Amino acid sequence: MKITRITAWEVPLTSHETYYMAEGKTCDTTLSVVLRLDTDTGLSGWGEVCPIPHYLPAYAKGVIPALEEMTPALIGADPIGPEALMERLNKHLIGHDYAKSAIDTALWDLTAQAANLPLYALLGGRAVKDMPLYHSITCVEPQEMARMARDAFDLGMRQFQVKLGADSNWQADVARLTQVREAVGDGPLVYGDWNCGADALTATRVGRAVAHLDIMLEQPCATIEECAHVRAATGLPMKLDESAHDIASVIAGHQAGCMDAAALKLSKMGGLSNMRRIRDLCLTLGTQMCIEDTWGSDVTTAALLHLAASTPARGIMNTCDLSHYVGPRLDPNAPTRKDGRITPPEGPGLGVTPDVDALGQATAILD
Ligand code: 0XW
Ligand code: MG
Repeated sequence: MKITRITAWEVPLTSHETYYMAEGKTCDTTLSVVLRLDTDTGLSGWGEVCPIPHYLPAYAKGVIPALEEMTPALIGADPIGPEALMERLNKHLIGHDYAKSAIDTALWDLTAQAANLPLYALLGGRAVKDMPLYHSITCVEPQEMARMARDAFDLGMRQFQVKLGADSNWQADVARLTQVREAVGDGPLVYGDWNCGADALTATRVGRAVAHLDIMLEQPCATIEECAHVRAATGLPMKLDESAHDIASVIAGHQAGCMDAAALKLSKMGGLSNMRRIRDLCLTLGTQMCIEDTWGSDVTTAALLHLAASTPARGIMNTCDLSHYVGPRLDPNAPTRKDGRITPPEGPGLGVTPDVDALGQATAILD
């Protein structure tokens, strides 16, 4: 099989509820890049990447120039067995993992379609029937966040990510965690995410004020060292996100003793090929995983659901239905949440096919 053409669309995704995080990071309307790799067999593979502005070393308008740069290494190449081609691509263009993640997803889609198997079968086999989801709550007034948590709880959600720090008011963050904890009662998992936006002292003050509650903290500060300091000073479990992005940083987080859980994101790790290796490392280390991406619609969501479905239950803390938070839906038949859980799409490959009318006009056709 040979790749013959890359078509890319820049698709604005609008959040149903404007999503506020610390340091002014906001998802209102965010540009997603959806791509299709066509081949000489008539099979096509899909990929998607949707960077959040100011969130990671990634920006949406950087995707298509990176694709242009990678085109000579892709056209004419055999997509079957994505890791071999990704290895060559990594020599052709160093870095730019976020742009590569969309290519990597499309290569896995093609490989699984050619095998006539759902993608999870190639990523380790179906390990679980369905996966638990978490519900992410935008950083607004504490009472409003508690209401959103309760609404999601009533629909079956049992894990809650509470965004913190958007108003730089540490006492409001204490109220956010306390009120959400109370709204969902004992049992559900509740964790507060600063997205790197706190200094260690502020995060420690917030953590100590809620230390009598069952709460986990997520990525309070920008570095592993600071997060480890907050974990030690508060005694609260810690999830790493932004600073756990490759094998070396996952090992560093583990060694620093501040990685009870980690967020595995497709675009920060460069796609399923790398994320699968990191998933297996986390299984060995005993780190609980959140299998997700930064943002995106049905193609991204399908890719991460396949990896989650092939991960043994002992390693999955949760996964994320990113397509639930934004419109438009790219594939109206893609999976949706039911009672706080979700299953991967069935059918060969990713099992989703975007409706080209929803994508609009292609931004780039590369061959
Ligand atoms: C990346 N986010 C902002 C979106 C996902 O829902 C999770 C969240 C995070 O930073 O953990
Ligand atoms: Mg996070």
